[in-house]
Amino acid sequence: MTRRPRAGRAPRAPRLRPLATYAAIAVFLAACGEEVRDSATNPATPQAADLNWLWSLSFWMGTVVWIVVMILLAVPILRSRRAHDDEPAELATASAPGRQPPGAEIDGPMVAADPARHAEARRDAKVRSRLLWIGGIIVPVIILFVLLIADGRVGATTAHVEREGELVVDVTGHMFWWEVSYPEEGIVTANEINIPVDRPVRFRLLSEDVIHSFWLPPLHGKTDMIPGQENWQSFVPTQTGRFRGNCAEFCGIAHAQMVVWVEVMEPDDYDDWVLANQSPPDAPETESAIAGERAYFEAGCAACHAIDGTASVARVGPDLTNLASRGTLAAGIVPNTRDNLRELIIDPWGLKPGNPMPPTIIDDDELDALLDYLETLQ
Ligand code: HEC
Ligand SMILES: [Cu+2]
Repeated sequence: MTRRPRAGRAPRAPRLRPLATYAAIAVFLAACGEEVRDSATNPATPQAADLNWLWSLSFWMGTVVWIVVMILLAVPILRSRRAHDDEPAELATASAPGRQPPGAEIDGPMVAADPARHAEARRDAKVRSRLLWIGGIIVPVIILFVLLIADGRVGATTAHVEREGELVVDVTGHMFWWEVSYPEEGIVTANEINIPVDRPVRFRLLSEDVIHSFWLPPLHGKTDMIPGQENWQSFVPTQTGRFRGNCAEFCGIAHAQMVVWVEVMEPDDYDDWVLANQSPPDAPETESAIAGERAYFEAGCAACHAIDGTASVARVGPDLTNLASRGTLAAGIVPNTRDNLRELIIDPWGLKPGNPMPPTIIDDDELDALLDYLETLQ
């Protein structure tokens, strides 16, 4: 048995309306919640402010174009409806789609025979061609030209950042973490970048494996990190604070968990940070930490990691020299706590699926000693 749709009612349409309403509400509510800080629309450098200005300009121009197009679309639809309502009853029936008798030509002869309609048709054609010229050529050319000028201006201001007294930091993308090194200061760290406020910073961006993209939304735009090529990004941080960035080029399974934190500090605090990080960590003193250092080498950690002042110098994984003074683990995704450190060592995929660190099989005493040792690294 086939079900016939009831006459005069589009099946299903009414059900979609509440669904669409909920979807629209959900989209709006998605913007609520915690303080939106680490966003490109909340810039903390003049360079990011310029980029945000360019984005807003394109957004608002696009919005105006969209509204005008919607109006232009609505006008003929409403007009043709009104025209239908005005038509005599039999004509309206005859001109309804699908009801035309074969061979009937409703419009042509009727229009030609009626001089008023003929004039109206010519006026319509004129309006149409004028609209085509203005809306299809003149306005788009003006809009694109405005955007071109704005784009060039922002490109110039973001490319020419003051270089006097700049700080150079090398950042190398790895699957799935960031190697951070300060060539002048002789510091190597990972996933957390400390920089002083009001001093230009220039990042030399590299990649060790695949293409990554360095993106600190409140501080600057995205810059690709390409194997075998140096890319540069510079800006002047004008606000202190802690900012979150993320890899912005899909680089593999843990791409979304490749987070980087930037701490913009007062110059004095930054100088203290540099001093504290220029010297290797003190040798372990407690019995447990000494045993932990031994466990570190026995478990093979030194095959991939480096700790200044020890025989561990590999660069496959993040440098652990100042591990205990970092706030986060596994490329910025979890707080640096003893429990997270333990989980990372025995079950790295539990914390961050797909990361290249192998699980370590180690007995509990040794693991505790190892954690005691890692907690001395600062
Ligand atoms: C085969 C190489 C390899 C070995 C062996 C290895 N790791 Fe790792 N480790 C890595 C890589 C790669 C990462 C980065 C993972 C990520 O965040 O994607 C990492 C991350 C870490 C981190 C987090 C660092 C940070 O700042 O986020 C710690 C701590 C760590 N490893 C400790 C150890 C310890 C302790 C051992 C020995 C028990 C060890 N690793 C063995 C490769 C290795
Ligand atoms: Cu990446």
